[in-house]
Amino acid sequence: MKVLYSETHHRHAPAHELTREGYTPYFECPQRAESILRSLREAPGFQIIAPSPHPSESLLSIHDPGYLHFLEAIYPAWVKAGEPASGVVPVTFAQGGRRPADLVNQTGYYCFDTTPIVEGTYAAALEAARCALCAAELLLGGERAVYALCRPPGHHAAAALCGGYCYLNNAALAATRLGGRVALLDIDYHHGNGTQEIFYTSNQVLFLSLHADPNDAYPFFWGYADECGAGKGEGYTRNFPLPAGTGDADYLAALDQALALIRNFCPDYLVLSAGFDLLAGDPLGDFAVSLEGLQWIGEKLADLRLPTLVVQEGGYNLENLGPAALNLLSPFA
Ligand code: SP5
Ligand code: ZN
Repeated sequence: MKVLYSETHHRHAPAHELTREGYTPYFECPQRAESILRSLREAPGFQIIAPSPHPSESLLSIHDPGYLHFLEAIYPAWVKAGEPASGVVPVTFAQGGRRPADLVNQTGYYCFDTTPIVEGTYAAALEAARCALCAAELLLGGERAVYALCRPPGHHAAAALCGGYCYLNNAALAATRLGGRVALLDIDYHHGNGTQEIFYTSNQVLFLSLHADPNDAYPFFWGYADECGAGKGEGYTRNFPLPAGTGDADYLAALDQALALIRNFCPDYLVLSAGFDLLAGDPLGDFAVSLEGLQWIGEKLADLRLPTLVVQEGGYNLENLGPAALNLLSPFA
């Protein structure tokens, strides 16, 4: 299987994040991608390839031009204004209000939480997006399954919002590049609010997400079961909020419901937003899905017999990320 990966993600390594506990070490760290890569290199059958450049218009297929300019230009402007060089962190949020003229003051306009932007963030996010776009092109060229080892992840990023460690929505960019009818299934522990927003009124992309109940878990404000799409997209968004402690049997039962909807939609492609924070023992999750359960998930998805693009999202237990990638991907080999 071809794997898209770029070393550029190392340029995005914030020292800390602001959580309820104050400043804590940054969970979404470079070692995540490194440990997955190491496992793939040690296993047979994976071909690691670097992405090629893409025109910036590719990003405009889903992202807002003012937002892209902000992501690209904010860090130097922030430092020049005398703000901390450790990174851009918003503290005041627009909540639907208006955009100020000054770039530094736009920070809380384009972010929904305190996800930081450091010097190399945009370069890394752009390269992650290229991994997803190149993977989509390989699929268009006839590959059966391709894995985009993206870092930073993307599913919380909307057209004009970053948050949840995400800046550019890699999976949504890939789905848009594929065109046709795309089923985009998100199995990250957290609801893929950015992806949902991007495709909320589309009937070309069926967005389905299995995730922790937002009543109890981040991102709190999206991912409820009655969010089903709008306009011509009505019925093309489906959410499966699951309780704390969800294990293999209950997870696979919910997945079966999602799979029935995917089959009914008759898609041309499957895009999988693969977050490994659904596994037992994840520091940011509270599900009890096992590594073996993840392999069953992979088997059920491979059984759809669709050209499939797997995009890396979250997953923070450095011990199990490598085995998780192998178990999820092996049924596609
Ligand atoms: C892509 C992805 O998985 N993003 C998740 C963002 C979650 N951000 C909330 C972090 C809260 C950290 N709380 C630490 C609790 C440790 N017990
Ligand atoms: Zn997550």
